[in-house]
Amino acid sequence: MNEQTLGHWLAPNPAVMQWVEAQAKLCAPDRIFWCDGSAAEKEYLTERAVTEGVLVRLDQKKLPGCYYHRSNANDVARVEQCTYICTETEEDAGPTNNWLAPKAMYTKLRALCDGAMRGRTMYVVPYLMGPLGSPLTKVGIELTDSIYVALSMRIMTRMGRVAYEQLGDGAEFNRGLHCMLDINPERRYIAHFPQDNAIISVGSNYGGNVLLGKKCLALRIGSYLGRREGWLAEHMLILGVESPEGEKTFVAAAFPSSCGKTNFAMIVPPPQFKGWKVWTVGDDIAWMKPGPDGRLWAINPESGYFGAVPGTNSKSNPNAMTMIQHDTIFTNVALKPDGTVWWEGHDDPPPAECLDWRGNKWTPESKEKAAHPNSRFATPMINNPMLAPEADDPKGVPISAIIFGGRRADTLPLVYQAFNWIHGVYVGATMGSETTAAAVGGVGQVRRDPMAMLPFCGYNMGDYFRHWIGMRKKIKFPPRIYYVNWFRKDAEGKYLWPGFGENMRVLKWIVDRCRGRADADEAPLGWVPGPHCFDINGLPNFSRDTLAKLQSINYEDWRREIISHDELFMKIYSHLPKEMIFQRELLVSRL
Ligand code: SAT
Ligand code: MN
Repeated sequence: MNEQTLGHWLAPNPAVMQWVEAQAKLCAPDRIFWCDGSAAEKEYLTERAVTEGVLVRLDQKKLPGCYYHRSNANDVARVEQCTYICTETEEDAGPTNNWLAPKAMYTKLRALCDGAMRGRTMYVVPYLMGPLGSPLTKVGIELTDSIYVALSMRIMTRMGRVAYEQLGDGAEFNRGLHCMLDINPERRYIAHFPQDNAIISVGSNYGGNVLLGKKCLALRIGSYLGRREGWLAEHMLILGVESPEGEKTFVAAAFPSSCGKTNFAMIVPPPQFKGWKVWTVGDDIAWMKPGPDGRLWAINPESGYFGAVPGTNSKSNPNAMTMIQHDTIFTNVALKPDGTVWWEGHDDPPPAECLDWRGNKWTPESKEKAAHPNSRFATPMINNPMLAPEADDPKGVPISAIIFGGRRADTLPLVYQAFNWIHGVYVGATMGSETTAAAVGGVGQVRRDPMAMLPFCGYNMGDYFRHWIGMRKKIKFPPRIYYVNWFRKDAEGKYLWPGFGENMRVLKWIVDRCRGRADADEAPLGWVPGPHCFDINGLPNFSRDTLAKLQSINYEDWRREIISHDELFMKIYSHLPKEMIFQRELLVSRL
């Protein structure tokens, strides 16, 4: 394989060569491996990862092409406290981001990277975020000393020669450097330099911290570039709803991490929706830009899914269960003695014995979980039986609806529609959700997570709202905006809404609204389904009464909710667009 020397296939791009050389000089790896994205390379790297003990080969008869990885126990999720946006001024990063001056951060991290790859291999991973040839697509190169990252990047992105093809002899590419160091939380930094289109990540080897195309480039740097260039980089799935007549409607939806984006993106309509199909364009990130026809067009910049595993089963996500049967890397699930994997919420009952995500013996009597709550699968999107044919289309798909949603046990109804774009921006901006295992920290507390972008916005959140408001002028036919909450509970703590496939009922109302086919009533929060155009037929133990409970507004809860909105607004007050204050006043007066 093409170690040490530059692969003969690479037409030397001076900007790439120069930058890689400089980083190699700093990190001092023993070897440089230039990834080309070929099948032979995948085989070689996989073999090597197995030899190095980074991957465990799973039973190749039952799970062909599947491998297992355990991360360091101190390194299992994104770390928001170690994530920095190093804009020129602290105000540009805003009060919702950690900030350090670029110069200070470069100095600190270069010291940590100095000689950090001695005795190791530096993988040069060129990749595309977006389909080849799309005007929205961005090129990145990640230098990493993690073979797990190199192999995961070839699932999650269009990795290899194709990236040099898009780059040509240009110099505009994201410069990403990743050093594992000793995986020490004390020396863990995920640092973004938006004005340099650069990222340095050290001290971690976990997904969102180190697969630099994903949260770092596609969202944090992406949102910064989107504001400058007039587009939106969002933490949104994209799906296409196809009616029995073959009419396709595309929808983008923002939910915080581990709130069911992947499940919703792959939803299978229940039996009474005969002839309806839902296609996946993306499950995590949407890049959206106004098209010449006045609509908002979206691409999924990724080419794979890095989905939360626990709770995935044939009821919650049958398509995911199919797609993870082959060519998948599982991280931090439980390993069974027969070379297959298991997790809490799997269709199969707990194994009599297995190894937990830490590698310790686990039995059903164990108190700890077998799989880490943030264990993940990495699967190429081509594995998805319902992958939208448009997922590879450079022009993307036209978005008719944008959905915001959070995990809320109370206060928020099942569904409502914003009155207009600006009201919709307000609905997204004031979104809250219970925290999940996707980030290190407490789980289950409600926090404001505007547009599900709190951990991912690469600049001042107030300016981000202003950018959203400003986009209205650039989109002649703006998508309708909705809010959904699958997670409302009754007084006994039981979920009121069945969720999963049944969410299709809500999706259908949303699509019908976009198409001008469904009635709505005006309510204080927005438009809500009229009594006859929200189908609850065939839902077991579900009545119009339950629906009324799901949609009910408790004024005391809403008083508290608005006070909690105000806390976020106060925090970003100096950059908060006045439109947000007007919307607040309108909401208060409607209530
Ligand atoms: O770990 S990731 O950031 O890739 C997943 C998520 O938190 O959404
Ligand atoms: Mn995500």
